[in-house]
Amino acid sequence: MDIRVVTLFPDMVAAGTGFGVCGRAIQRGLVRLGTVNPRDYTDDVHRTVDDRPYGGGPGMVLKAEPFQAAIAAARERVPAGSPVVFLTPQGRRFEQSVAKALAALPGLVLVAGRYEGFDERLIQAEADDEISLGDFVLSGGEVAAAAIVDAVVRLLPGALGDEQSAEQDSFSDGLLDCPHYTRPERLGELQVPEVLTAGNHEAIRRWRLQQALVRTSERRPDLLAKRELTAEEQDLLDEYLAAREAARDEEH
Ligand code: 9D3
Repeated sequence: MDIRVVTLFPDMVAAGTGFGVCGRAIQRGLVRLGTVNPRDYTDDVHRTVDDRPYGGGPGMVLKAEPFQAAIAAARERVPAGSPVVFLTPQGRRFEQSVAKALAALPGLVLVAGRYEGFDERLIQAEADDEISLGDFVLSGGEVAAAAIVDAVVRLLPGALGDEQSAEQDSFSDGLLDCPHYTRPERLGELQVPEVLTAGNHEAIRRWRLQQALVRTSERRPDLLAKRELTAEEQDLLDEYLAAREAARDEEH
């Protein structure tokens, strides 16, 4: 896969993608990641990339021409037909299904902004898609670009170890993760749940699935609403909720 990020701060993108699973995938050539800096596509001595907003108001707006030229250069470095995706607070929410769709493409151009944002005509003229990480304020699109590259690259075949990718495809899809523990078995007063040290692998599998279901139902009911439960999953969730009701009645 070929990814180019159009950005005024290429070092931020490189720093956010250069380590761990993502950094290794780049090193091993599973993905070619590059940046194009709009400042290199200016034609004035000050290398101006922003200007004051028409209509007045605070802040600066990114000029269309340097970004348009940088996007054109980025398009030449990815396969024809690769989408140009702008990162803006107004975009559709990024989620795992979007990462999967992007990971299936041969190429991708991401465009990160700064200041108050892009001249709207640049988005009109160049954007195939517009993505946001969520309803919070970043200082620019670079951290969002790095997050998206990371989420996409780890989905590419060979980016993860075999065990990890196989594990990922199993039960946890669409649910929050179960709790994890490692040594020591007792941390102050806190014990590792007994089921995990008793060696019954079927019991462990059911406990983990139940924990994932309970956490999801308590913390992210929106995720459960989007997902069908198997008969086993429904039983495990019901069993826990019934046990909790019983414990409550005991208290009162
Ligand atoms: C504080 C300024 N805001 C109100 C006037 C508008 C604003 C402009 C530019 C807010 C943030 C930004 C920079 N953000 C991004 O470029 C960005 C972003 C984000 O802030 N949150 C979540 N996802 C993204 S993707 C790109």
